Amino acid sequence: MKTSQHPSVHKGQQTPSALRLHYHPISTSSRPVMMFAAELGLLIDYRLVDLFADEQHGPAFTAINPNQAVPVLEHGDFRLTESSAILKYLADLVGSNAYAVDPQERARVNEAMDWFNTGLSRELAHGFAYPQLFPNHGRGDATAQAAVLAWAKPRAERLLSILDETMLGPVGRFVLGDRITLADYLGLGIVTVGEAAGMDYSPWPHLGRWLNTMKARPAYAQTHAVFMNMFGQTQAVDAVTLAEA
Ligand SMILES: N[C@@H](CCC(=O)N[C@@H](CS)C(=O)NCC(=O)O)C(=O)O
Repeated sequence: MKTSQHPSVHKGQQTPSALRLHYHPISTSSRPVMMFAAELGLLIDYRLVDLFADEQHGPAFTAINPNQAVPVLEHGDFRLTESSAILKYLADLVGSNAYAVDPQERARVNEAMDWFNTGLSRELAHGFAYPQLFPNHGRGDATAQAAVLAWAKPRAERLLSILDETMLGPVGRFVLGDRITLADYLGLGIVTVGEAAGMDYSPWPHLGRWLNTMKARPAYAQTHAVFMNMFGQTQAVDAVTLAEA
């Protein structure tokens, strides 16, 4: 991917066109970036990529991201994919304390973000939620679909127990204690899509508390209106409903 020098950006000082985000409002990977950017007060030129119309596979968007996936951030001629990398880039641009500069504190944020993105996401989002919610992730016949869910669900539950007991616990408000970090935004995207697919979080009280805390932040409603409208807070939506949306 091309790299270039970028002008420094200070909160509220960049022009609307300086930062552009290719996104979809339902997307597990786009929503954390949208929410974090909203909380930072960043002015972003949002470009919808219609995943339900397969726009991500068209030549125009493929030229922007050969991975054919959102989100993609553009900052001048600097282009960046991967939600985790985008969150870190935005945080560094504005000097947000959601991404600590101390090497060990930062390493903890990275550790939690990798845990969400490579661990919980695999089992809860890709294994449990997407095959149920998105027709193009369905596994065809009912036996294959049931096998995928039977594999992923207990693994997701084991990781959710770790999130509840070890990472969140009874004291901290956020994943890494009292201060919100990038891990909370990234994790929220994954946990909420699990909820949309019908994962019952009632066995995990600390997880429920954290989820409520995150959802109570004004930027959640601001950036999740389409997601909430489609899925409600807890309601599962079947593939047919979504395909017709
Ligand atoms: N690891 C990537 C995942 C990106 C990704 O898979 N995005 C999904 C939406 S959440 C997408 O655009 N999918 C397009 C498709 O499935 O065709 C990230 O974190 O940004």
